[in-house]
Amino acid sequence: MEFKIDGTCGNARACIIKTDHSEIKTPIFMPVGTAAAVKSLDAIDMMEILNTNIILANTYHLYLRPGDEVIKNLGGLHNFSGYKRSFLTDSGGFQAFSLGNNVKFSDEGIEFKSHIDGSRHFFTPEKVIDIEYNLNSDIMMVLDDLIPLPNTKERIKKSIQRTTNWAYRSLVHHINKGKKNNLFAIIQGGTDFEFRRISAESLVSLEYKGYSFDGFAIGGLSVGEENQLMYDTIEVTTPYMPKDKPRYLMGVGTPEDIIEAIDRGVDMFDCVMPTRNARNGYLFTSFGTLRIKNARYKLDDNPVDSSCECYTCKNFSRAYLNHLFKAKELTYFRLASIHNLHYYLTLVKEAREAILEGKFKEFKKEFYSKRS
Ligand code: PRF
Ligand code: ZN
Repeated sequence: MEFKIDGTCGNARACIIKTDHSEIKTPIFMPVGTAAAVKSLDAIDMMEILNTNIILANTYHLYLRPGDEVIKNLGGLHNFSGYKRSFLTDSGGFQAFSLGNNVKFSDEGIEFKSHIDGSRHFFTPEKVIDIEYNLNSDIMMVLDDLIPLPNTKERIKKSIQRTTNWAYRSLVHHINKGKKNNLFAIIQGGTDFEFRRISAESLVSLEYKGYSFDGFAIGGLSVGEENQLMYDTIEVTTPYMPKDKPRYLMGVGTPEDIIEAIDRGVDMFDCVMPTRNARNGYLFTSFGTLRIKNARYKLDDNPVDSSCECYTCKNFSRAYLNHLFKAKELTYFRLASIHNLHYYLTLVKEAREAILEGKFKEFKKEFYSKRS
């Protein structure tokens, strides 16, 4: 992976990441394609209509179904899904966390019950790397110990110790397997600033045979804490992350969260929000959120957002989307997902342009003023 900083504005950064499959300009938003598909869309939609250069897929889901060996035999994620640009795979740490009672954490790894058939499985840091090698993702995330907030000091301490230990095991296994693709470590530590520093410093200092991680993520946020506390936690963490490597905030967030995190030095984001909200009838616009089922759109011939240049806004009206949503037509999911993803992708693209022009603060101010 190649990494280059094109420009900065305050703490905000505009960088370029080059993987074997694409060139990614940051700040970047990565659409979520859990099971090797962004819900309701296909690879051609992603490449030709939305022009995304990276999407996220999930190790946990693909391991259970169709199985990572199946994907390996079919040429890895790129060949299997037809999406020829970059994939980042999350490790299963978050999915284990969301499974609640069906999971047992230990220092060795995570034991969980499949949400599909109830079968038992055991993920170790090494096993997750093996699965990610089979998937052939461009950026692999290490297995981490994610905990809900608020939590006790003891449990947060255990989480960062375990996460560092697992990250080291992942790095060793990755190097010994031949160092294919790229591996990112995940900083934990809840909203405790001291634990965040310790977690970041210990992960950044890890080395095996002269190799370190290719990038670092901030995990464990947006799990029940207040917004401002999340922003403050990001702000105290990014200074401990290397300047010359990508910084990724996992599973965040609203358009506001993304702007605030960019302002604090984060480069990469993913979140189900644009696609999930689209399916539930909530469409993002430059002037705030629009609820498409509202009766006021029944006869509205305007596009969702007249300043939006997406495929949906260029071709279809609010009235048509209002009808499709109410009739539960499958076409609705595609058109709404395209619009919301375009909104997120344009937001980060405009943030990048503002950073390169040295006008990020102005951009942020305008972003808020349009919405109020
Ligand atoms: N760890 C992993 N994936 C994640 C998270 C994490 O902490 C989060 C937290 N917002 C989202 N996805 N592995
Ligand atoms: Zn649009």
